[in-house]
Amino acid sequence: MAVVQDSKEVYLGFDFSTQQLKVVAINEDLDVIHQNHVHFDSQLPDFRTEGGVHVAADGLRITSPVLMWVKALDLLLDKMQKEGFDFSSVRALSGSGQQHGSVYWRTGASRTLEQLDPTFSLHQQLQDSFAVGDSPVWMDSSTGPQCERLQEAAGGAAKLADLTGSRAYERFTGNQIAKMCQERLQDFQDTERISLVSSFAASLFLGAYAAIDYSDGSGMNLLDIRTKKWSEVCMEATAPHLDRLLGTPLPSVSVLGPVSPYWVRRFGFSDSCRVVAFTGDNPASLAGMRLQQGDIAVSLGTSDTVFVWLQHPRPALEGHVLINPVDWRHFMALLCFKNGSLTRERVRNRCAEGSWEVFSAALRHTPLGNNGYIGFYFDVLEILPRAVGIHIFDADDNKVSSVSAEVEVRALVEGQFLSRRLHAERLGYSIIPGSRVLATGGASCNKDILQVLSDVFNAPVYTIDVSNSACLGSAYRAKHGVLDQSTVSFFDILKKAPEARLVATPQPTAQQVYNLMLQRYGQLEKRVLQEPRPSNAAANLIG
Ligand code: XUL
Repeated sequence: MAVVQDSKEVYLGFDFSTQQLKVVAINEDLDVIHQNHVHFDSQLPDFRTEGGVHVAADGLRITSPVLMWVKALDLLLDKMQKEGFDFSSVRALSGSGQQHGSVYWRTGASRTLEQLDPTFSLHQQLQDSFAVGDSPVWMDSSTGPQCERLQEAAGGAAKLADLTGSRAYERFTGNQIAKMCQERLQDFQDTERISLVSSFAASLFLGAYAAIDYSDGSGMNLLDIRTKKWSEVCMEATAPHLDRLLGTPLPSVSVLGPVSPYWVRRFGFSDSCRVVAFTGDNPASLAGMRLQQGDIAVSLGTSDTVFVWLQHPRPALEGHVLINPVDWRHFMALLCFKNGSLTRERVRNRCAEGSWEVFSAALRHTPLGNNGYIGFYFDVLEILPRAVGIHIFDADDNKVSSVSAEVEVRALVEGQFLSRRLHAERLGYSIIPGSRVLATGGASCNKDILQVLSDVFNAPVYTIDVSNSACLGSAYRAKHGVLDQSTVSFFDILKKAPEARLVATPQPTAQQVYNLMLQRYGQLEKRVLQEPRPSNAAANLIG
């Protein structure tokens, strides 16, 4: 992208995601003035990754080479420089990383970081700085025994969830660290610091170990989300000396310090350019989407993801509560639903001649509440709730085996959105005056689907371009980080950000219809959960 850079104040937001490293630069008016990226598989083929990762033969252990991330940063900055990017105008930078991944810095690496020589690349100088070359990432699911042990130590899954915001998850960093300590003791003993992908990336800019921020730290099963301190019980159950290895966590808005002299000399950054704490990609996206109190963001993709701003969280056995990245006194919830677009497409093919127009017409021709029909469509084992199969009920709560095609289309869409609302409310979300639903992802271009979303939540639905939400959120956070936060809120700085687009408002009867239906949906969900699960989910597909 050509650089149009006449601005004195520029903010950079990086995103170390699973498949690529991206950057966005904004000016003081929040206009995007530069974007760039390095795609790991194609631009760094020596590391032989597929989708940015290596999958072990057991299919459970999934890692990424940490030096690939380092080399990607070298390459990205070189590209920006060649394209004429003026680093001297960058006032602050921040970033995000895929959540849960862990980096193990070898003893002595901090000295290397402090003394980086600007005549060499990072990659050349950090070759020997990692005790573990292959960092476990969020896709890894090999830590079942460690999860069990942690839950036992914490007094059960519910207690662990209440303490850390989530029950034990295999990808969560504490369980990954426990496994590393058990299986690679020598490498573990040769580790002087453990970073998340986000704090590892911040460390490269800082020339020193960067603190783990509260939000990404909440994805470790180690942080007490209320006291904002590492939980002693969890630390003890995980590995020895973790206090020292993890450092003290800080609010996500913290200024960690100036960029190290390496960046000043090699790329011409100003020595006053500040590094604001990096965070996880999901918290950074929440910032990029400019989610506010009362809002819920629903991403309608292959799987549907829901972000919620929470003031009074109620951590539960499913879903994750994290400390909020833009206001550490508040929280956010992250919910993942596996049966999203693929299920909508399957029902479209079966009931609407494979056409979104016919699908939309079915939604328009059927009444709010679908004459009492409620559907559960779990083509594959769902995460929330842990159920599978297709279950349709009539207005008297009797299970039925088939309904008309139009009823089925509405049953699917209403059922999906009732489920998103039910599970968000269970974690502490409630609709308040002024609440908005931000819709993103593939299905967010279908107005009739969004009308149902608006009706089920009884709130206006807005769409927003989120193609770069994690980078953009990081650039916004960089700008906020260097201001006086006692007088300027995150939202004060966003006044110039592009407006979200209003696409649907709730119909007058929506509140009455869906408040009642939500209660029924919750009760019927309990019934669905009691049904025996077929061994092969696919056997349960309709049609
Ligand atoms: C969140 C999660 C993923 C990663 C990948 O819990 O595992 O969304 O952050 O980007």
